[in-house]
Amino acid sequence: MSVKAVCMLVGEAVKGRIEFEQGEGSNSVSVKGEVTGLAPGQHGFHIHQFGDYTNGCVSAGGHFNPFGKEHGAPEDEMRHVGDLGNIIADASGKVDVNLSDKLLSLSGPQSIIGRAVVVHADVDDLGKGGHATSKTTGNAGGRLACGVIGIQA
Ligand SMILES: [Cu+2]
Ligand SMILES: [Zn+2]
Repeated sequence: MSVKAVCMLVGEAVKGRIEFEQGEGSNSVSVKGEVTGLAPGQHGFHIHQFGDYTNGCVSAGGHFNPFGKEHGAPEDEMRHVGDLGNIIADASGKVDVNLSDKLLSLSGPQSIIGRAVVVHADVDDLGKGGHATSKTTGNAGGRLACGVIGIQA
């Protein structure tokens, strides 16, 4: 049995639906879906620590980082588990998300279920921008939309 999860992204202008799937015994998770309402270009895309929306997307906390690492790119050794890099919106502001990640998990103590997906206003510099926040958030700016990752029927 594979494990499936889904996240509905909700923001003022930005909306989306992201689906996660992990095959039985697989150590990678597929991340597929659609985001709309973005400015064209790159936007930081992360799993944040808390599935909490009590004060809007800010309540989601920082990047999911169970191993106490610095922020990085998805392909880096030094990265947060939640670091999925950037999604790239086309001229109409739409993104077709289709990626796979080897650190995400949908079961066990490092599961992302119950945590949040956040889409940012700005590009994630992947820890390399030299800003004060590059090593924690990628300097990706405001939170345009977020949603809680839940178990999918
Ligand atoms: Cu983020
Ligand atoms: Zn990060």
